[in-house]
Amino acid sequence: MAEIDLQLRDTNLTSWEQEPINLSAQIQSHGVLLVLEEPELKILQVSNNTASIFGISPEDMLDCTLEDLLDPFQVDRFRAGLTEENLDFINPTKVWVRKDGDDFVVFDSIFHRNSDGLLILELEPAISQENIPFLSFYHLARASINQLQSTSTLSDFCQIIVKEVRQVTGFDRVMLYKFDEDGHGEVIAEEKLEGLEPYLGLHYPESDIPKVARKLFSSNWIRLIPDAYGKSAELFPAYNPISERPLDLTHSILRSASPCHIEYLHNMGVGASLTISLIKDNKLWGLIACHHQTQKFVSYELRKACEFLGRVIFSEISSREETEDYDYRMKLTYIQSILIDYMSQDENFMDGLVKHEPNLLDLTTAQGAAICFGDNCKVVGETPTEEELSFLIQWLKKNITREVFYTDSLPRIYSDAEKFKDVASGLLAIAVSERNYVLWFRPEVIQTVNWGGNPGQAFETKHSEGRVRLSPRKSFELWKQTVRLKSLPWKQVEIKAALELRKVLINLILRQADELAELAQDLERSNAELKKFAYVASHDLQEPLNQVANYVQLLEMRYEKQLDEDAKDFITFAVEGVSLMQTLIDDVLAYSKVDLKGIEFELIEVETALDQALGNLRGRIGESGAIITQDDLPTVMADSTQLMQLFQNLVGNAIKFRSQQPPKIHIGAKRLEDAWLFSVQDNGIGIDPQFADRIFVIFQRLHTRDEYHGTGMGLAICKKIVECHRGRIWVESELGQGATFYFTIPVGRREYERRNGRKA
Ligand code: BLA
Repeated sequence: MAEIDLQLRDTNLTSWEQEPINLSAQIQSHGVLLVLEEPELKILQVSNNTASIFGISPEDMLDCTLEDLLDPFQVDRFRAGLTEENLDFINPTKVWVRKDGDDFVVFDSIFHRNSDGLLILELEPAISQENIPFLSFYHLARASINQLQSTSTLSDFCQIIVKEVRQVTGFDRVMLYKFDEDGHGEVIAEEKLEGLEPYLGLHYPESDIPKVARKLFSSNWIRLIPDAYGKSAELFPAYNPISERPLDLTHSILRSASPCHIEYLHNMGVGASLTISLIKDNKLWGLIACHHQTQKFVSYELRKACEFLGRVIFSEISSREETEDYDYRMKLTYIQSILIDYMSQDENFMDGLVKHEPNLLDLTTAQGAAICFGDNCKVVGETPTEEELSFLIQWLKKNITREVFYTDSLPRIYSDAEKFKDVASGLLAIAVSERNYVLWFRPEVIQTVNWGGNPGQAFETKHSEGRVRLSPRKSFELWKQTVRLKSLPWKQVEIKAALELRKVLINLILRQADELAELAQDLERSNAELKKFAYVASHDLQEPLNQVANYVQLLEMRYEKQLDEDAKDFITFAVEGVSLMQTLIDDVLAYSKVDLKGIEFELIEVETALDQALGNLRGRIGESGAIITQDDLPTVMADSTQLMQLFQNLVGNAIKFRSQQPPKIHIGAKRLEDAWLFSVQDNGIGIDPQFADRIFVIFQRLHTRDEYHGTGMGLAICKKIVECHRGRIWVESELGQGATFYFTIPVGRREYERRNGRKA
């Protein structure tokens, strides 16, 4: 078994694919084509085989009218029919053309108007003079449909179609050919003459039926090539005298097949072919392909009957396919409703998608799934590693513009995926917003595909007379291919389920954004109130306070002699109260001043901020005999005044809450992935871990004012400063064991990219 790359998109083929085969200006010579000018029905163009078919040279036919060729009563019938919009009512009509003397030839006549509005009449020799009675055809269709209803699977269904078509037409081989998503196709049902080699289960490359041919099939549902070895007839004159260009033969029944396809038929040993399109939702779903080893003509009526049979039966197939999907779709809808419940119950909706049964995996029958919202990723089942996921998402961001993306062979379009093919050869992804994705994964499933001939050599290119000519392969012998790096494909229902989830997530995010906006508004309001209060406090409250202090002190000075010791103590308490009140006011003011709007981010040396803080604390450091050591300190993006304040408060606390020994304080700095981690470690009295969170709350004190001075604002201010820098602050400590305060300052995005290299 061999492995090949099925990239057939060679430039030659692509340019060839655009060649307009509908303008070939050749027809199959078993019939005659006439282009008529209305209303006189004058002959403007004719195929050049008229002499052999009814004994008149093409030259002689030009400028004649139809009346010169047919009996007037036949022409009158046509004239009446041609006034109708829909020409199907007169198609086909039997006509008698005089050949020699009293010798008549009978034809089926078929009219249509082409894209230039030119009336085209095609005459095919009639095999019988009778029309097929409609009722017998009706019985045929009904019998097949009755049979269909008792079958259960799609392949049984298709088998009946090919059997019926073969019975009605008598072709040596009748196949049902179904297109895959990628354009190649497979024979999924076959009825054939015994002794012929089976094609059932064989795959054929996309290039066997080029896009132009497929496009023609969507407008012309049935094509007959009764003699693959027959000669073609040219149109005379080649250019239409009215439109002055080659005739558009898109809807012609006689148009010659392209030479490449004729060669294909020869190579396959086919003498005649009939092809019927099967269209679903305006897309070519598949074909009924009939082969005969020798010439074979099928009347227009019987062809139409087959087309009808194909349509009726195929509509049954489509609805059957849909019912098969239906149960699965119902199941997925049920899972989706459970997921929505989980999402609303769990505190974090992402947990709701991964933590329970059923979960994200069940929504698309995947083996792994990941929800990546910003930097936060939750996974379930078998997935690539966190790092691989983050690179994959970068790639998706760059390459995927649609809301949903799916592939059953990720490694072929994203080569890094080869490393994790065992978990993610298949990927289904929805983009909830620019930064948010949900991904599902399927592992590699190694398959063997049987091809009708080596698909890597589906055609040969020949250069002759400066032109490139394509010719199909000569051998259609079974060619086995091992397909790797592929998962089971994603079904449309699964993709739809993913898209439904996307809608739900978008609504959820919008709602959260609303709530956040409301919270932000509340916060802003309370910040503004706090600021107003702080302003009032600092100005309006200071004044009466000063007044109290001044008058009490005045009292002490003036009446010193009259006052006893108690009265003096009372005055001292009053003055102390006033000064505590003033400190409180100053602290509240300082707290209110720390806010994001007031921050001036700049690249600063942490060392400088620390030095200033230690300078401010000089007195207390000297008094306490504190020994302060430090690591090398980096530069960060921060507000220098606030950083200084932060160190001052933390070092100040370390001195204040010292134990019996002289304080030893160490300032540390450590680089994390995307932030700097700073620490201030002391050997003081420590903090009971149960209070570790409470100490950062405004006005919370663990000690009485008698034990330690202060307002209880210092750490609340620290927390606010750190949070305004998008960092975190916390303490690790044991009572009596000293304490270490940690805080982080994120590194700037540019700094981050510089150190880590830009991720592609
Ligand atoms: C057309 N190729 C076709 C058709 C079929 C196939 C069914 C339509 C037939 C018709 O119009 O009557 C292919 N036939 C198959 C396959 C099976 C079968 C796959 O029975 C499987 C059992 N074909 C090539 C190459 C070229 C090519 C290399 O293999 C050139 C690039 C061209 N095929 C080609 C063209 C047509 C065609 C141009 C349209 C013919 C026409 O309408 O003029």
